[in-house]
Amino acid sequence: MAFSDFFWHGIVAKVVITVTVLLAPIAAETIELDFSIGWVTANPDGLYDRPTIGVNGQWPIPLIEATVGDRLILHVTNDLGNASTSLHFHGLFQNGTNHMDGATGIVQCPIPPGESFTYDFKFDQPGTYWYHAHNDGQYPEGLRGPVIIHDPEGPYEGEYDEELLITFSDWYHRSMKDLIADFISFKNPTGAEPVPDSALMNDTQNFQVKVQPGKTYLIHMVNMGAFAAQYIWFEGHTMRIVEVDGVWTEAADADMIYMTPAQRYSVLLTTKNDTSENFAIVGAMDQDLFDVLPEGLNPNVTGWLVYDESKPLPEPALLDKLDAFDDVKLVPTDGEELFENVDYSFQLDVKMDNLGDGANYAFFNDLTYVGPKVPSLYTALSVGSGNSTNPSVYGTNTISHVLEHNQVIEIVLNNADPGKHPFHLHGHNFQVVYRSEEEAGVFIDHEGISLPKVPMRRDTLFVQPNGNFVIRYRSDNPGVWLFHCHIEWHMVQGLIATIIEAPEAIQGLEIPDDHLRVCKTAGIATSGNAAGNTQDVFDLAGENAPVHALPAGFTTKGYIAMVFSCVAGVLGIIVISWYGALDLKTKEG
Ligand SMILES: *[C@@H]1O[C@H](CO)[C@@H](O)[C@H](O)[C@H]1NC(C)=O
Ligand SMILES: *[C@@H]1O[C@H](CO)[C@@H](O)[C@H](O)[C@H]1NC(C)=O
Ligand SMILES: *[C@@H]1O[C@H](CO)[C@@H](O)[C@H](O)[C@H]1NC(C)=O
Ligand SMILES: *[C@@H]1O[C@H](CO)[C@@H](O)[C@H](O)[C@H]1NC(C)=O
Ligand SMILES: [Cu+2]
Repeated sequence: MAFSDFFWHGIVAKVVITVTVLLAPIAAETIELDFSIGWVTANPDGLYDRPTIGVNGQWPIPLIEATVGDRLILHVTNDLGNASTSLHFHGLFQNGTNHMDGATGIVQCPIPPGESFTYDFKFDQPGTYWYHAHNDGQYPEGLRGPVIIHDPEGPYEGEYDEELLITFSDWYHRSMKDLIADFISFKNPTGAEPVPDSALMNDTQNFQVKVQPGKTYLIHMVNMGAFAAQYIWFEGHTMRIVEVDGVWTEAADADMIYMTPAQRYSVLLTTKNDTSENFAIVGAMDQDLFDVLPEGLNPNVTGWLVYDESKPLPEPALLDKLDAFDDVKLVPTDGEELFENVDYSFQLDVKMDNLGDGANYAFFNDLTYVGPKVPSLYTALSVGSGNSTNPSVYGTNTISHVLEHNQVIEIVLNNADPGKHPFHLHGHNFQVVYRSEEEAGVFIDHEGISLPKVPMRRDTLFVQPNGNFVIRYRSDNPGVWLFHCHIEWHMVQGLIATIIEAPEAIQGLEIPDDHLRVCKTAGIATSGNAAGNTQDVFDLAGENAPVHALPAGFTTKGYIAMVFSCVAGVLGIIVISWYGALDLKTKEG
């Protein structure tokens, strides 16, 4: 169903509801969908045909629309033939349905080719969301789509005439498998991320949004990209931000927004009273993130607000300075006040560094994430309630933090990396207590900082280069949730932590048979500690481990300098093959 059809259907439904509201509560619907996930060919930037992951033979994959309270039953069949998969619904709390959160190695096993798996949960929150594969760096192959959950009781109901959706994304021509092989490599010791080949607007370019004069539109926007944040603006029009990551906010005027991968905004946009001109819509990828600027790259994607199809589509003006709205200033309409009394605070220090294979990895507190042998949720459910609260059962390299139930949790994140990183917490949105400027270093304390009375809440927040942020939330959603950078390259580098929230309160959670069957097909154990030990849950012998650290005596800088100076020459080939052999030995040993 087209979005506009759904919209009109919504209007009709609303009329019916108004009539029946006195008689019965609004009946929630069950949306039942069948998704065959398989390869198709797509060429959204008009430059290159590539194998792309589609749904039911189509790409872009479907928009999923619902109303708060609806239930989704989604039957997924993996018809990829050569890759496993999973689906995560980004931003949904999955309260009571932790096992439907879609992250492989955390709450489910990867769905192998030929297998099927059912996601079944309720849409309890309004707003703009998205769904994507949460497995093996896969979503940038195309397996990501928008989700809109309508809110009949939303604070802006009646203030707009129509709803529109515009998605944004970066796009790569090569497969993730090939890109990852080149990225996590001794040939790329600085960890330079692959630069996208294009930016997309609604999964195309030169996208035309037909609008009528004198109307107000509620425009939902999602960045479904892998890497690049985008600056977004509508020439000649002001946006009124009213939603951020599923949280309604007091209306805030913005000429330009900055949207990282996984972030969402809804804005009210009022059109001109006349149709004399059309206006450019611009998405400009943040090039600060790119270590190299490939020749011929167009970092921008253009679309238009089309008032009159017979009028020209103007080229956007080039701006020297991109100055976006600061999201930390937003205020949720529900007025939830700052959690003042923190029960438990922990710190995550981010850095990038090399390991003994010469490749570049990402670290939280000097550990790089390596997935467990048993998905962490299954560990929580099988080691016994008493042992489930002991972080060690989740393994040495899962960067697990155990939280007590119904406490105020604070995470202090310090970024010792010159890049911006958009961090996402599963299962919650969080209050943004503080975000520093660039180069502020580590967070010291709150003294001298005036904290917001009603802080902005969202589920994905970027940290500035070498800066820090502080977030708080209440641990009222028992389950196993991830906290990770949403740049897919950094996920692959291990920038992931596991948050085990009140595991004693999810004991007895029933894992459906198809979830367990998928693990069996994949050859993955469903009980025991991170090493799969069911007898002694404190014995982690045989657990998955990262590659070894750099050999003693090699500083990272020296190593990088050597690789760089060697790559050019014949000598380089000899040294690198020696390193290759060393790498194999250290891995085996
Ligand atoms: C953008 O694409 C989605 C499908 O993903 C579609 O539902 C929507 O209507 C498109 N937006 C506009 C403004 O046409
Ligand atoms: C457009 O027309 C409406 C109704 O006449 C008026 O309230 C509004 O101020 C006008 N907007 C602009 C931008 O002129
Ligand atoms: C992309 O847009 C920005 C902002 O307007 C501009 O500075 C830059 O020159 C544009 N790049 C290209 C290749 O058009
Ligand atoms: C914790 O695990 C140990 C070792 O596997 C086991 O002996 C003990 O009974 C478990 N304790 C609880 C409270 O389940
Ligand atoms: Cu990152």
